[in-house]
Amino acid sequence: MSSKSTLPYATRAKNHLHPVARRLFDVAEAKKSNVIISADMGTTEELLKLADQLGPYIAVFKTHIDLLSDLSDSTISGLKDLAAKHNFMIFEDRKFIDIGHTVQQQYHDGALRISEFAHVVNASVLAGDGIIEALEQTMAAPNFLYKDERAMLILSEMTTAGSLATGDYTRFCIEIAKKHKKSVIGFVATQALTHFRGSEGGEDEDFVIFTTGVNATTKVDSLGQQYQTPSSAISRGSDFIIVGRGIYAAPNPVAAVKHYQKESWDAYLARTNQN
Ligand code: S5P
Repeated sequence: MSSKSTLPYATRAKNHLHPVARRLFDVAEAKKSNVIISADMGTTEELLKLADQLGPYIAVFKTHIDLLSDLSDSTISGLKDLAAKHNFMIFEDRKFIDIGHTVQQQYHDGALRISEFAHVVNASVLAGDGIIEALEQTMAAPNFLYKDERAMLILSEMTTAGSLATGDYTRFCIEIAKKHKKSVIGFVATQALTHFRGSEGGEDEDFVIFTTGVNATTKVDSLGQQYQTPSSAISRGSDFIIVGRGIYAAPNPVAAVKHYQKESWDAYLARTNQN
């Protein structure tokens, strides 16, 4: 995997082969934000309120749609309206992990209606690359309404203590991503994965890195979560930082999101020699 992480988002937007990645970089550049809020809310009202409050400062709104006790039409339409109003993209953190036939049903037409609202989803390849082929097939089907507007990330590392998603497993994720560039635009990972031998790719290869486990003030939680700071994540090759409790549980979430936006944008400018 060639490292494009020293290039400005604008350049990567221009050159990327995938329309969803191009849009991600365009949104980041337009809003000067590489922040993703992890909106782990329990009700539609809380979710939409957070999206409206933080929308101006984020590039992507990450959902766990199955946390909502009251998912309905108004959740989906409300989210889509706010995404348009504030120009952010939506990432459903469903972590698909099953046989291909099952994940196709979970992704499209299921109770959670993920394909309708999520520009980006993620999948784990514990069961091999059949899952990626299955989701890719659905995204490319002739009657799929959102063709060229949907993509996925492979969950190639995890932030929890004792994670087994390391070493050969992560390397395997890279191999699979390389074979599925029509649908896979990158990884959920704690860092750029360029240190893996054999990961160097061609000129056109530019995987996007989304990084969770980011918190400016806390190192761990009580359940195994481990954090790095926004500037550490970006300097290690993350393209978009994902922050949950660091923002939504702060006394003033708007002040908090602005703080994360500035720290991670400054780190991006430094990494790309634009400061
Ligand atoms: O390895 C991971 C992958 C993910 S997607 N570690 C994570 O924490 N996540 C998700 O990021 C997790 O499901 C949660 O929604 C968010 C982290 O939330 P925070 O409150 O700890 O920032």
